[in-house]
Amino acid sequence: MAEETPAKRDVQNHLLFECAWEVANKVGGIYTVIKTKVPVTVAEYGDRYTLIGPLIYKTAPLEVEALEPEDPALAASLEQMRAQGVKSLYGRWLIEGAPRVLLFDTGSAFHRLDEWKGDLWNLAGIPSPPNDTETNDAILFGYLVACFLGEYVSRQVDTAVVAHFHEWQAGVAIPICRKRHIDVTTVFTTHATLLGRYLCAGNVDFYNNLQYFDVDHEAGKRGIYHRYCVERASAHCSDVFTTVSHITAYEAEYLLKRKPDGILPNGLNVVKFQAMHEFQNLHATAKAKIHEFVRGHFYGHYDFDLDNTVYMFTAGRYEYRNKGVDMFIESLARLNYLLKKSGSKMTVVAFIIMPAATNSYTIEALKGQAVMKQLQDTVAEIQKRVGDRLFDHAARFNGEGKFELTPSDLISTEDQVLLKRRIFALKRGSLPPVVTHNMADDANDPVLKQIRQVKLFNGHEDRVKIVFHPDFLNSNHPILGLDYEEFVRGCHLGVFPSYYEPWGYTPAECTVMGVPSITTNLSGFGCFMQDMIENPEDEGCYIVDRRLVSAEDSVNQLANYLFSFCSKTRRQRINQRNRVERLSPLLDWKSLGVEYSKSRQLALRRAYPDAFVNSSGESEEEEMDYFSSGPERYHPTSVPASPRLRITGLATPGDMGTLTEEMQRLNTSDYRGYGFPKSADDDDEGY
Ligand code: U2F
Ligand code: UDP
Ligand code: G6P
Repeated sequence: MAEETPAKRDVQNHLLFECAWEVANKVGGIYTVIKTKVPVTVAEYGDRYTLIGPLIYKTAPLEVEALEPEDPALAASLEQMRAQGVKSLYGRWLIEGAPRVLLFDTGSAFHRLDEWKGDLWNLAGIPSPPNDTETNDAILFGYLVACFLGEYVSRQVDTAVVAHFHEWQAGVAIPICRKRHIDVTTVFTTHATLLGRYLCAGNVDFYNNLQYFDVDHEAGKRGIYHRYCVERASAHCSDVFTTVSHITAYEAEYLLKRKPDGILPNGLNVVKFQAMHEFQNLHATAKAKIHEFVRGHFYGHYDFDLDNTVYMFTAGRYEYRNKGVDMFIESLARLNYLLKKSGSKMTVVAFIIMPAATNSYTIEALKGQAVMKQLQDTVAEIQKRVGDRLFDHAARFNGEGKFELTPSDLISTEDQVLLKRRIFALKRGSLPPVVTHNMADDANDPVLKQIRQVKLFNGHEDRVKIVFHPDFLNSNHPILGLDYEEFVRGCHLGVFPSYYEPWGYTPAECTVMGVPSITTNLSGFGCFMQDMIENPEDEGCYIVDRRLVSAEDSVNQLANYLFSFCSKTRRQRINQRNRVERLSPLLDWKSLGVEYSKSRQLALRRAYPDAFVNSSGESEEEEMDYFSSGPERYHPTSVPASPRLRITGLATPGDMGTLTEEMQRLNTSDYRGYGFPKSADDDDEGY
């Protein structure tokens, strides 16, 4: 872009605006990306960094402390927009790193919606139907951001500006900036593709047919053509186009028709404990809370040994097929068979945590917790009285004769009756329920339907029990009253056999908490770990092949992973948790943040090539040379080296700026050598 005053702006000390619909506004995964990344971005930019988001009046006052802008260009730009009726809030976002944030009230520009819709059509050929509120918001937001950037760079003419946009909801500003020749350089990051998500959720063989989809037709059929146009225009009009994983890059190339310039893997803000045993202790205390729930939930059928019980779980948005819940349930059924056949003493309790439409908790689930609580209270009272009597007896002893005590001296008849009442309350005519809530549509719920089909009904003989909790967790809930993080810590294994997963924060979160997990080579995270570690399995990071083998084989592989996990001793589980936790530096923004820096450098380079001329007046040939710090590599500090990391020319797969060129050179779409099944026989139907 950069057509007005390209070479004049200071590129070295450029400013950064990062723009997303989820800035100070929690909707989904992008909020996690932005919020956790703030500390490293603030460390790099300080006050040269400002986030831009929508002004949501319900949450903004809780998230943001208002400030007067110090930058005169910023103040004047906002004043100019205010004069036209645009409301905004500038301040500090009250999260770790306390970044500057600018929020625009899209409602205050509503009267211009039709004008802007017309403009978008004329400028970029993007249509917009009347009743899609989400698209209307995206248009209003996009125009406000573009107006702001235009105002700002017309006043602040000394410094280069990078504007980084996430997802299509923030993307509208990109084609406008380009058409209006606004002197900023843009990066667009997509965290999935709209079409990919829709197509995968249906019953299509997505990866084998990526090349062949008639994208306009498919988007039109699903009523998302206009959104798709925004996404595609954002990808094409940005100076640098990126996504979160190689697999999504492959998808974007075919569905959005532009090869991404590089990959920006998602990181986390890793908090290291002083000593290893601290997170192990957290596991033990959180597990005790899960035990408490299990005792209540399985009352009357609590005939298994909690010391020999393994807790597994899957969690996330309720995308039955995309998140691989279908594959999880089928594998649990096979695991049940394997455990029974081998005469294993282990029991598995498998949790499915996915919000669905419900009408509150079932009576049965509430009752389970209540009867167990009563029993616990009664035992505590009796225990106290037993203690008092024991003390009294002992105190009376005068040293003569023998000190004798019978059970009836300790437990009174009343106490025995009371205890019996509580124990009788544990009798139950039915099996422990599979689901904790009343489902709005029990008969057609895909999870319940499949559980019925594989007959995992929490029977006495079943070694695998299932608890479906169709809501996110919260420590205030009367059932499974733990926060999600605590719950994850208390479990032994996270299982995420996704079919469509651009990244997948859930297994990444498991890793930094030291909980082993299973993912697939169709998830961004799984591929990332496969790329980075030589033997991910040895490190407690299992990856199921859903690419090159049949669905049947994938299910068997998963079932075998689950079975061998159940065969581990406690010592081995503890050891594996330690190994998993040691992988967390790989996922820390402190190492992954550099990929974002590279994308910005590439954008600057493309917009201001003259600023990248070396001292002898020659343009720097190699784009990667500019990224002087190079990719971070994770070096294990101890010997023997464990985990063993792959040394592929570039350790972090965000080989920014080389991806596109390399692909063109090799004339291939095979991202980092990942083959995709070519034959249509390997179809994935049913899973
Ligand atoms: C992609 O994820 P998305 O952002 O498209 O998925 P969302 O549904 O928007 O994200 C789920 C988030 O919503 C939160 C939850 C997650 O952070 O904590 N949430 C909640 O807290 N409570 C609720 O009741 C409902 C939701 C992509 F598909 C993923 O693979 C990537 O990891 C992600 C980030 O790049 O982007
Ligand atoms: N999560 C949560 N509460 C729960 C279950 C899950 O907050 O009870 C969060 C979890 O911490 C993770 C997110 O949901 O951050 C799921 O993100 P992921 O990237 O796995 O998938 P997405 O939903 O973004 O596609
Ligand atoms: C942690 C605790 C140990 C406990 C163990 C249980 O490591 O520090 O005290 O024995 O967890 O492990 P498990 O895999 O059986 O839940």
